[in-house]
Amino acid sequence: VGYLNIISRNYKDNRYAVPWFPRRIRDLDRFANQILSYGAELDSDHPGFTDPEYRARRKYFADIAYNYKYGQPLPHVDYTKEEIATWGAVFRKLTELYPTHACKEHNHVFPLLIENCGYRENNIPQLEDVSNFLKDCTGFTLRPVAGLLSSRDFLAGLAFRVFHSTQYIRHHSRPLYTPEPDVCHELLGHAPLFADPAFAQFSQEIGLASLGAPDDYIEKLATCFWFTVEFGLCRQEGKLKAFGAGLLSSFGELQYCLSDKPELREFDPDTTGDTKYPITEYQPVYFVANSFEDAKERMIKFAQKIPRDFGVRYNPYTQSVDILDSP
Ligand code: TIH
Ligand code: FE2
Repeated sequence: VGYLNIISRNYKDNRYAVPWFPRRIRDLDRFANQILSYGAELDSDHPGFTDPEYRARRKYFADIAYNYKYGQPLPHVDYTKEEIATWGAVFRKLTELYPTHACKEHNHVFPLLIENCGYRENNIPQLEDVSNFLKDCTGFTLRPVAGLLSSRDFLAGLAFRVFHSTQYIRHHSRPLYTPEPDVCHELLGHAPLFADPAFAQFSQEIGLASLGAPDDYIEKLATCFWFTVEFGLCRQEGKLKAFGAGLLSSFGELQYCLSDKPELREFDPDTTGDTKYPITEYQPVYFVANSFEDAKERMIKFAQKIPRDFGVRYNPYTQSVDILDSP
């Protein structure tokens, strides 16, 4: 059976089938209606569950993302006074910690975002402005997302240097830690790092490795993503610093992660990829990377072990994935 004869959404029924994956950047439009849970549906323990105003806002944000198509400008949002106040509280507290707690790449880019993208205590930046800035730096762009994507779909976006981003903001009653991604997490945590060339490459490698990979490897790659892009630490000039977006967007966890409480291990995809983690509390374990370059090399080596009958290469001219015969 030719390796790409059967590319199927129903790959689980056929052991020769390769799971469907996007080949062109426009194919990412197909994920919009495949979300695991709609961003407007809040659990009963969500701090906004009994707040009708907040729920209406969440529905508004989910709907504009649901209808987004590749190539359109990102939806411009007028945030309310209360939303801007929440952002302001998060922004003020975090910017106090960045000089001592964030990695040097984050501290390098942050002033550029203030200068070019409207990062201020009294203004929530627009995704469109941030996306255009990232495009100039590394070719990364943002896409709004209406809810939770599967790991397979989320990682596939990274192969195209596309990052799926929320646009709503956390509930004002819990500004310093939330288990959900929100616009503070995306813009303060993720965006600065996607402007760094080595970090952008590292992220894209995870994405390329995921295309057509079997489910168990998607799980390992998503776990590597979690312990690097979301919660990674690195050593710089002998000091531990945070580069994970989940740390850089949480005043509580950013202090905790550099305290003596959590356990630290060396980042290595073979072991890191099999580590279990909680998603609604501070991480008990963090992984430390030597550098983004080193993390990238390790990811590329790991990707070679993924059972897949073909190679992939991103073609930036056409923004598509070329399929290569296996050597
Ligand atoms: N815990 C982060 C914060 O409070 O900003 C948000 C997330 C990190 C990882 C996934 S969601
Ligand atoms: Fe995130």
